[in-house]
Amino acid sequence: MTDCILIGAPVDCGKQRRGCLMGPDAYRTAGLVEALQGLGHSVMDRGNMTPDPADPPPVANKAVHHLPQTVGWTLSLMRAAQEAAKEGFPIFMGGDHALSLGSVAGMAAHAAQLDRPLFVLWLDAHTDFHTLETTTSGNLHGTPLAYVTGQKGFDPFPPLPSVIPVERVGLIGLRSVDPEERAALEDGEAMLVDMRMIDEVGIARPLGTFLDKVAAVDGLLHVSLDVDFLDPAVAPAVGTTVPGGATVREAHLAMEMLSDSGRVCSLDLVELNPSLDERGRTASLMVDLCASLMGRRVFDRPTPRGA
Ligand code: 6HN
Ligand code: MN
Ligand code: MN
Ligand code: MN
Repeated sequence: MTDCILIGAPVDCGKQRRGCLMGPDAYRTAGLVEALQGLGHSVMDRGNMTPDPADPPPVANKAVHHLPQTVGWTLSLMRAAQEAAKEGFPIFMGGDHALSLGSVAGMAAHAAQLDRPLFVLWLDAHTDFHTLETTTSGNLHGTPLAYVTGQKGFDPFPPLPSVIPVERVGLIGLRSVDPEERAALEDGEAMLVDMRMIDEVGIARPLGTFLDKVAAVDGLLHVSLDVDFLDPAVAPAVGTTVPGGATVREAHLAMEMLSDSGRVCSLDLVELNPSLDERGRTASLMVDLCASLMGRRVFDRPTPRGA
């Protein structure tokens, strides 16, 4: 049994289109609390957070927008993550992906205190590896992975208590990568799994390799699940749809493997925009995926060898 701590993070400043602020309540409406309790976990819903006040100096890149709010959210979420991680398993109910600037930075600080290496699994169509200097959209939801891995160009943001080396990051589901992100990641050590690789070898093989790497050093794993990891045909409620995403079963298999690994310490549910949903189906799917990650099974046994 796990002590799940739900943190509502109605972050809506990471892009232009409004609506992700309704995400936390959409997860509650879709039955996230009941699903987790039904699996035998205790659930504490901490309600919705607010950003700290912040007044950073402006940056040279004029495309960047909503910088003060985003810095403010980063400050409050970093603190919330560290507090919640001491008591249980934080689930950050977004909110757009800008929330991960704070949730991941806070979890990295927590892991450093325990003297354990933190790994990050980014399930997303995008790499979210822009800096304040390279982003052309100015949408800061496209930046968290660059921030938490200590890339240059985040001066207005709080200094990282603990930098996550890029070789401890895995990205799965990729199909929309900007040139600057590609240049920054291509020669690095992050595990890059695009949709072609999933088509060719399946999702289990690269994910299994990554989980072995986490286990080899007794690591902890933060999972960041962007709605657009999924194919828009099954998960329409996101502003940044890219065709050709993960299927329902690929996503569940990933969650089941993550659950079996016993390594996951925290989870972001991000980019759900309920105003784009169809009768709540995307919110329900995200709740079901969360349930798989937290132990829901069809049969409670591993796949028999040779099956
Ligand atoms: N997300 N690379 C694009 C941009 O605007 O920088 C898309 C970012 C998407 C962000 O997936 O959370
Ligand atoms: Mn994202
Ligand atoms: Mn995305
Ligand atoms: Mn871009």
